[in-house]
Amino acid sequence: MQHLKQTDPEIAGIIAKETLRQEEGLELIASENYTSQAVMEAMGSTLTNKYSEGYVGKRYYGGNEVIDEMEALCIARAKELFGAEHVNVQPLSGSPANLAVYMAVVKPGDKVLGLKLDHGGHLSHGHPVNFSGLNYSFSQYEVDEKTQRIDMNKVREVALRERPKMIIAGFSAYSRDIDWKAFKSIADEVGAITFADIAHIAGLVAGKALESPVPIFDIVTTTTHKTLRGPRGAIIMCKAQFQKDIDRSVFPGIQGGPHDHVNAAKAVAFKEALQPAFADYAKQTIKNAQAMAGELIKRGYKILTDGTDNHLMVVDLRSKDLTGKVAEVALEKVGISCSRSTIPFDTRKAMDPSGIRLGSPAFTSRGMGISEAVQVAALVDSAIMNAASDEKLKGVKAQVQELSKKFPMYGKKA
Ligand code: DSN
Repeated sequence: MQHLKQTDPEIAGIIAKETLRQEEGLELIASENYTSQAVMEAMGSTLTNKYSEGYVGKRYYGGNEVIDEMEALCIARAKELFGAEHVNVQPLSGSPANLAVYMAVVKPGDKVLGLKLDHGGHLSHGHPVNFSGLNYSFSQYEVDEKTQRIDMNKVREVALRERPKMIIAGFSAYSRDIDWKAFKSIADEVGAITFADIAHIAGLVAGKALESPVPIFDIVTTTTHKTLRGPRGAIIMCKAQFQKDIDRSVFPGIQGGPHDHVNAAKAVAFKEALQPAFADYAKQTIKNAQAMAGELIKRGYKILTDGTDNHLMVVDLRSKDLTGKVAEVALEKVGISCSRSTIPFDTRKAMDPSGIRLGSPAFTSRGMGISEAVQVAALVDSAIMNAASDEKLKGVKAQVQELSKKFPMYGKKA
C-alpha cells in the first residue's frame, strides 16, 4: 500500500477504514468471505495490464504467451477441483456467467424453469425485472408452504405441464440439499437441458461436504468469491458437447477482454481449495451454520426448514414480531453484517421483508468453531432484542469486537 498512500491518500484511507470495519466486525452475509492474501496479490499484479480477447492459443492480441500459461493452469485446476469435462474461467461474475449459459443453449422466448426469487432463487433465474425474465418465457417453481422445502413432485408437475427447454436448479437463500439426480431425471423426462447455479455452495462442493451436480448436470455455473473463497468472478463448467457454444457465448458473445489478473487469482483460489485443509473448512462451515441455527431456535427464532444442510439460514422474524430491516439495522449498529431477506409467501416488500439471511463462511475462515458459532448466535439475539436501545447495542458491539479480535482475518485461516 506504500504507493497508494503516497499517490492517493484519500482512497488509501478509505481502504484502511474498510479493512478495520471487516477486522472488528462479524461478517454473517452468507455470500461473503475473506480471500487469502495470495489471492489478493495475484489480483493486484501486472496481469491487469493485458488484453487477451480469445482463448488459450487463439488470441486476438500479441504478447499472450504468459497469459496462456496462466489461463491453461487455471482451467486445469478448476477441472481437477470439480471433475468437470470443460471449464470456461473468463466470466466476470455470476449474472454474466448465467447470461452466457442462456445465450448458448436457449433462444429468446424459449421456456425455462427456475426457483422463484422470494422462495430462495436468484434474479437471473427468471425474475421479471432481470434479463432472464425479460427475454425468456419463465415458469417458476416454489417451495412448499408448510415445509419450506423444494417439493420434487411439484417441480415435476410444472415441468410436465410447461415442457421447458432448460431447467435451473440453484439458489441464493435456501438451506437444504438439492436433489440433483431428481432434477436430472425430470429434465430427461421432458427433454430439457440441466443447468445448476452453485454460486453459494461451490466451496462446500469443492470441499466434498455437499454432493456435486457437475457429473450429473449438463452445465454448472458458480461465482468464485463466496464459499469458494476466491476473487470476485465466475466460471462455467459443462459437458464437452456444450463447450463450443458456451465459449462462443462468453467471448465474443458477451464479453471482451478477460480480466487476467482476476483469472490468475481464481487459479490461486483453486489451488487452495485443492488442499486437504479446505475440505476441513467446508465441513466446519456447515457445522458452524448448524450450531448457529440450533442456538437461534433455542432462543425462540423460527429458521426456515427448521435448520440447515449448508452454510446459510433464513430467519423468519415474525417469530419475534420484528422485520428484516429493523434487525439488519440493529445488527449493523453492533458491527454484525447480514442481509435482509424475503421469506416464501412474504406479505412484506423486499426493502423491508420478514426475514434475514445469515451465513457462516466468513467467520469460519477466521478460524471460529462451534462454541464461537453459538456465541455469534447469542450476539445476534442480543442485538435484535435490544434494537430499540442504542445504549445496550453499544455493549453488544464491545462484545462483537472482543470476539473478532481473538480471530484476526488473516491470522487463523483454515
Ligand atoms: N448477491 C448474491 C447473494 O448475496 O446471494 C447473489 O448474487
